[in-house]
Amino acid sequence: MTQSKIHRSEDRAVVVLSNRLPFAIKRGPQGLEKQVSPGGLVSALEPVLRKRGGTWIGWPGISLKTGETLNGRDLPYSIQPVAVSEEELEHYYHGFSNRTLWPLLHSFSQNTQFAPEDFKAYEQVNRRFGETAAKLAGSDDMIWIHDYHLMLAPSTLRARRPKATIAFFLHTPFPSYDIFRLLPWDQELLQGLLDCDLIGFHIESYVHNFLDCVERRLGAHVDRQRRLVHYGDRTIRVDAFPIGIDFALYEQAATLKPLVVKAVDSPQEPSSEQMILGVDRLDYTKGIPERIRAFEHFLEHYPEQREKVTLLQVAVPSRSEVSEYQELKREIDALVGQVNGRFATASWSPIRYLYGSFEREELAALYREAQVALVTPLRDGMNLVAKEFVACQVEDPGVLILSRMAGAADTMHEALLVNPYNLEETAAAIHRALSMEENERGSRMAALRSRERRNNVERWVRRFLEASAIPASAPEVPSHHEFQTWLGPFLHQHRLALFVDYDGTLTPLCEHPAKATLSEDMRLTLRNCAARPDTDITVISGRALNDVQEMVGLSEITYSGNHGLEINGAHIPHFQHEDLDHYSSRTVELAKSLHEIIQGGAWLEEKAYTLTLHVRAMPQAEQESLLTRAREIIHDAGFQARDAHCALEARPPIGWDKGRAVLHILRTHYGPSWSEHVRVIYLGDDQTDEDAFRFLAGLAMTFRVGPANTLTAASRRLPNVSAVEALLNWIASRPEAECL
Ligand code: ADQ
Repeated sequence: MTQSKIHRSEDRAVVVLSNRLPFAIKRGPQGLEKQVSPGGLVSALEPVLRKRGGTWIGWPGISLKTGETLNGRDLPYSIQPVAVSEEELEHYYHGFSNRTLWPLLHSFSQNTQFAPEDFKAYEQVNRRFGETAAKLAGSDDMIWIHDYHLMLAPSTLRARRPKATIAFFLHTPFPSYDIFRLLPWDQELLQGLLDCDLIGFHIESYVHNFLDCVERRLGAHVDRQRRLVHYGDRTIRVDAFPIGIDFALYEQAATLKPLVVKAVDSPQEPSSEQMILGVDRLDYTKGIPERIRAFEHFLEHYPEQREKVTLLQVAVPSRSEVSEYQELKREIDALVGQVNGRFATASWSPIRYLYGSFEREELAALYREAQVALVTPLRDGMNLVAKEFVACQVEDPGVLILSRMAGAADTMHEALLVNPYNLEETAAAIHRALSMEENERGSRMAALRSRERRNNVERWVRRFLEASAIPASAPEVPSHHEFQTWLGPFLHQHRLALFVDYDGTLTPLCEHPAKATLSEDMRLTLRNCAARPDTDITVISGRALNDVQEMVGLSEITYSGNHGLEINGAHIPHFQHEDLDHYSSRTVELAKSLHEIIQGGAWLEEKAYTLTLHVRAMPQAEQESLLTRAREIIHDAGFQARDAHCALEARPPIGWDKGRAVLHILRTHYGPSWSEHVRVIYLGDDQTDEDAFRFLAGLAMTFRVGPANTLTAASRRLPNVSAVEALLNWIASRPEAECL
């Protein structure tokens, strides 16, 4: 590709983050030595950085001693090592990445281990990666995070660099909601990913699985048609980007003659024996034991093929510190011995097993010489080996046998597709492949090759970078139709008790509560809801009762002030918590103490029973020290301190909150069996609303309004006050419940 043809999005520098740098460092006699890291990610991405330049941030594979530095002068891109201690490595890498996420993402739930200390280390290392990238990346750079080791790094980056372009690509499958939700930290990881602008997966079904998860676990608003996730006040693009290989590189390597296959003592005389080839990282997802069993089945059921064919299985060592991988190695060694012991003759061994890493040229030679590639993972994000084999078919075309469980099977349908657990089917496919006529082999291989040549890794990068350059759109207000889908069946023929917070929910947050007046449109919408015979409304706020009543100014609804400590409504007797009088004089005392420390733009809102210290108008750098001091004073006075938007609440230590207030209203208004005939919707934007969300979980539809920078117990998210108004308009105009 010439410079002039490069798309604008490709002009931006790319900062790549992946667990590993593209090479592992070993300490040798000459000092630090680099060795290429095995695996699909490096095979795909390293050539791209070589061509484009950029920065690669990753773990170098060893702990560097003081004074030791990595020499990257021979590379056309820069490298930035991230230190990971021995202990972190055990928990973050061997633990959470490889014992938890890897099996879970491949739907091997029985192999998945959950350990809180592993997750803690994962959080810690991800934070470090995020911080390193935040320091290094220029303002126009595209930060491209790779793979499951770094699903939380986007959160640190977003917090440090709110305007940065952050993209993520997952190289593994993404499992169904039913599997992913087994993870105790599923919400944290989903939320971490949603701090990106773009999230890429290999194939459509992974995209759908992810969209299901963010909708069902985080309550995000998903636009499946346009592949957008509206989450809080941000919009995230999610799409499928099937990875390709550097086709020309492999094709060229296969074309080179003479062949040098150091690993195989290749006979000088051309052999009439046919070769079936398996090439994998030694990993239980790759289905190597199942493949050997299928080959055994083949030898058993097609005895005429014995001594005419050999399975050459090449396995590159991988994650050998993890016990499952050690066990797998033993199992394969034993199986190879068993099959060879059963079928070998004086001049023929059915299986040749090579355990080690090979140069690209060596692999290309093997791919070229093989009559059949047996690529049968039990599950695989994509699988590059299938593509590399195809690229190397430069002479007599071979046959690809491919597992339906590999992402590659989505597009490589001219391969013979098999279920790797079905030994009979795989054995029959081997037989068919070995006896396939040249015409059919040629036709199948030509189609496979032209697709892989076209959809090569350069195109993958280009498509991804183009998608990452699309400007982020503002979050969208859900449509009438979407509200109907979410709430129609839930409300069907029931009375609705609607609870709405005031500041940040019915009105945008402003620097002074007095300025947060209700818009006339919102007032009219509330009035229209309240006018319905099947709907009752409560506005529930942290403001004093009379204050919120005045701000809304509608007589036909119920009000609850001071976070539920006071209630006054059309349908229920006036309520004030019995312990409040006891605290009113102490609240005055506490206010005095807080006034003594207040400075520079901060001010105290006194609401008879609770206090709010507002710091929004203060310089940001000074806010935290004032808040820390205020928290101490509040605790010393025996009150509870609760964080709010740019504010701190002081509340008397009464076991009462918005959740309990909602229950009080529901029971008083509708009786103890309210949950049988009343449906509840609650809308709020604040930490104090979380009490109600938690309380109402399973009993109501709850909506958290505003930015999504913390997890919520609410069922769904809404971006802003306009979305609240749209929801209230839908409530006002929905079909009336007939039975009331
Ligand atoms: P991997 O699980 O590593 O990749 P795969 O796609 O098959 O799986 O790539 C393996 C790579 O390692 C290939 O490039 C292959 O040539 C190389 N390799 C295998 N055996 C080797 C050997 N003995 N010596 C040297 N090299 C060897 C992850 C996901 C995949 C996804 C890729 C890319 O698990 O599903 O296709 O990332 O996104």
